[in-house]
Amino acid sequence: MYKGKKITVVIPCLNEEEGIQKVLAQIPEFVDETIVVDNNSTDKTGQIAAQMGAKVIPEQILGYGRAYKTGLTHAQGDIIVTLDGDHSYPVDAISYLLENLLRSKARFLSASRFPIRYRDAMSLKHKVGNHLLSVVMSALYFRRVRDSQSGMWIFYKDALQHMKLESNAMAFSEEIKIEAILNKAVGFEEIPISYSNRAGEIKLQPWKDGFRNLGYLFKKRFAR
Ligand SMILES: Nc1nc2c(ncn2[C@@H]2O[C@H](COP(=O)(O)OP(=O)(O)OP(=O)(O)O)[C@@H](O)[C@H]2O)c(=O)[nH]1
Ligand SMILES: [Mg+2]
Repeated sequence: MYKGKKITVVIPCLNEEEGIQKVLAQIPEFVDETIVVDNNSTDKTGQIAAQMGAKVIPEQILGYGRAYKTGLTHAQGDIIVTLDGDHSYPVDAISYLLENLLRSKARFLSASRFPIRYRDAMSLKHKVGNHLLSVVMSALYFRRVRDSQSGMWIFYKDALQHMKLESNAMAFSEEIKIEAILNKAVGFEEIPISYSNRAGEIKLQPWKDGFRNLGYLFKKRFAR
């Protein structure tokens, strides 16, 4: 519990045995429930997460969005915090994000990796791709978004009732932000965090996922 609110952390994982240990070891005491969605990992992600006290939800169908959609249906907290299983997002920023959510008018906050604090935390290719996608999203939705691809968010669970979340893929990250922006009952704000190099192998396919996510922004904007 944090200031009377029940807190759930949701982490999608595909073969993150190295990162998930580091993430779970740092989860603060006040977190009531940690859900690891194991996306058919072939390594020890599931066993390690269960041993370390997480609730492991298996999801056979691959996909970052699919993992989140499954994980979110199991979350029981009043407030939900998300992050990757690769130890690239700052676990120790959870209380800072909570304090900001409790004081904010918005019911959905996205943690922005920009401005990048540690230069080697992200390759130039990823920086350029991330900026491009964020510029396009900002232009399409008339709203400045610094980090359209961030995977660390904090929101009240009841915000989910107002959002239509469909993507099974990496575009889920854009979709949840757009849904928060479009819904007056939710509201969206960004807050800077520090980001670091991931542990273990990257699952993102930069070119393929980058172009898909770019296409998704247009599809979502104009296919209404
Ligand atoms: N790509 C992908 N990631 C998944 C899937 N299921 C769960 N994940 C998890 O989603 C998170 C995001 O994937 P990453 O490879 O870290 O992608 P990224 O954060 O954009 O790239 P990095 O900045 O290099 O970490 C990780 O915790 C993955 O383990 C899946 O089917 N595909
Ligand atoms: Mg990552």
